[in-house]
Amino acid sequence: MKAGTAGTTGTLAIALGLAGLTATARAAEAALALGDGTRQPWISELRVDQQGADTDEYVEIAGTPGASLAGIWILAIGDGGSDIGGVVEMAINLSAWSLGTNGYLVARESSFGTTVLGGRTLSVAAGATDAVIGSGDSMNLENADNVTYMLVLGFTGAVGTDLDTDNDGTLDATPWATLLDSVAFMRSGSKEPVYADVRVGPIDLSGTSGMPPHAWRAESGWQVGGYGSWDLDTPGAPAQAAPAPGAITGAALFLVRPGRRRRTAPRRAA
Ligand SMILES: [Ca+2]
Ligand SMILES: [Ca+2]
Ligand SMILES: [Ca+2]
Ligand SMILES: [Ca+2]
Repeated sequence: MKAGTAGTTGTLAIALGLAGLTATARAAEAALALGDGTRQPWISELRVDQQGADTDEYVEIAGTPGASLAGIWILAIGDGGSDIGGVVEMAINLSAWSLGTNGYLVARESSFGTTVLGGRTLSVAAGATDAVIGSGDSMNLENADNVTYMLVLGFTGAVGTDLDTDNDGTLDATPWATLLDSVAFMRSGSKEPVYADVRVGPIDLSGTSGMPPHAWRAESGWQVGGYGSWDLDTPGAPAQAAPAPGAITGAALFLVRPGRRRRTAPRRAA
């Protein structure tokens, strides 16, 4: 939620157009499997902001249907107090959960599904694991400045731990066994360092100050959805195809040109 902004009711989808992987990167990705032989899971969709109170935030994880998430954590790394970066803001242990029969899990707050936008509320798709994390607004996916989201195996740190003591954008401690996936959400003018090669935003939407409110990983790369609309949210289900320009009333489709800091990164089907 952003105070003093009118918000937008239009739905925007922005193709970030990630470049393809190198042969070496593809081989490395294919080789990285969990102990039970299943393919490593990945972050497939995030809702970090919305029009009004942020009651409906969620993180969607995708992977092999039914795969155990034992030892796997979702982390949010950002600022803390006067420290501008590298602080573990959120750490969710998914060990008790498995991916659903359709290969998805949605980690969400108990308040998820309560906000009506465009005449509908969000719900977790049938076949997906519905993981209620905490109560109320406790997931608190920050949208006030840059945040890096990570999916890791074997996390031994804690909320509040500073992993980048000199704030130079390079982690000085990595208290996990394996980094499975990462993506950074970028806000306009934010000076907080991020720790992922895949970066979504900043993107110029009314009411968000550049922070992507919603994004998902598509075949063509990460795409960004609207601030005041659930039209492109698919919690617990595969992403919709990106709409053609003008396909949704009041919508626009933008191609975000590669920024100089953007690098190639793993890409997977959502
Ligand atoms: Ca938020
Ligand atoms: Ca720090
Ligand atoms: Ca550092
Ligand atoms: Ca989805």
